[in-house]
Amino acid sequence: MKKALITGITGQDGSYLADFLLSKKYKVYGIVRRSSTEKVERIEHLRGKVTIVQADLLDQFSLIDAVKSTRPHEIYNLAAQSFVPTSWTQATLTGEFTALGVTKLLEAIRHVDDKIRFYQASSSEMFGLVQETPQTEKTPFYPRSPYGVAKVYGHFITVNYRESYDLFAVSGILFNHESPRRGLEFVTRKISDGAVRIALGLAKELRLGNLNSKRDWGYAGDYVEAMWLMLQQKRPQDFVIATGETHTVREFAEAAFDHVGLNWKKFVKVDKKFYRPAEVNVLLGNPAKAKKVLRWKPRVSFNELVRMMVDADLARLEKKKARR
Ligand code: NAP
Ligand code: G4F
Repeated sequence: MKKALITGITGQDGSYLADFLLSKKYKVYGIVRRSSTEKVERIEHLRGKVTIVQADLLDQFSLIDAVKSTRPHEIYNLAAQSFVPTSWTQATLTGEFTALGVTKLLEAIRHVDDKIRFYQASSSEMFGLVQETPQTEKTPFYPRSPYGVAKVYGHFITVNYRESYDLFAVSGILFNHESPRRGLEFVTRKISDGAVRIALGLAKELRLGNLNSKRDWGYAGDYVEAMWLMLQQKRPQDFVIATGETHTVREFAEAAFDHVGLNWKKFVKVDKKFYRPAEVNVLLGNPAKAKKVLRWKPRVSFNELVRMMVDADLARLEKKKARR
């Protein structure tokens, strides 16, 4: 039986990846950091199916112990401080988790078993002030946030350990991917949740930042399959994972409000508080290499994604309203 260790299993992607690997008959271990309260909402349905190991990306020995005690064939490093605005207010912590955490995990692999295959969750935020459009594996990076800078470090340390120590270590450069399990502070989920609250009479308006910003949004359930495919190849190499379509925040809001029968213009207010010190204005990925080598392609379209997220928030908030 194949064994996989996932850091960040309590996050959006970790939960979908665990679902996916269990469907492939893996034994799944998930690293969870110690907290005084339980934050396992996204993996509640996996209780008894995955094994939780306590460790922290900030702590080298806890990672070595986690790898030693589980002896996985594959490690997926999904843990990070992943919210871009927080990377300005907690810049050094973001660097510790999102950048140096990667080195700690790679060192744990070298220490325990250098045959373990390693996936690093890199990000389209690394392209930042884009140097060409669409972005490919060869596009130079120009990060625009402490988060983006930390991810560039994570990317290159992965490439460097592959080249220095011959590790099977790959970097997946994933463009934004969303789902009903997305954190509420990210713009897509903020919009789906906000539109539903307004439709149900639970809120009166939705305050957003830059509506002109463009993102290449896909569905997280599709993207975790690409992570797994990268670790099944003969040779370790890096891939861009994207839909090849880009939409503005405004378009996302329009589609979400439309789905609950409302005109977004009446309820969305622009609030400068949500503007960023430096913005990534447009991201658009070219997934041609993934299509060719991994035979991967996204299944869920932009409109299907918006509807899926709105429908899930509607079901959740209607239940909550009924309980009041
Ligand atoms: P997420 O929902 O924010 O999940 C982040 C996970 O990291 C959580 O499980 C969190 O645990 C864990 N974590 C944070 N700090 C940790 C630490 N010090 N030690 C151990 N665990 C820690 O993020 P996501 O959307 O699933 O994204 C997964 C990964 O892909 C991240 O690395 C993100 O930067 C990257 N990425 C995401 C996207 C996207 O669009 N979603 C695109 C490109 C790259 P707690 O539950 O304890 O907070
Ligand atoms: O949803 P966002 O916060 O995602 P962002 O910054 O693109 O980062 C996400 O995707 C990255 C991949 O490219 C990941 F690496 C990262 O971990 C994370 O998952 O913001 C998207 C856009 C931004 O341009 C932002 O300025 O939406 C704009 N926006 C407009 N109003 C807003 C809001 N973003 C948020 N969070 N909240 C707003 O009210």
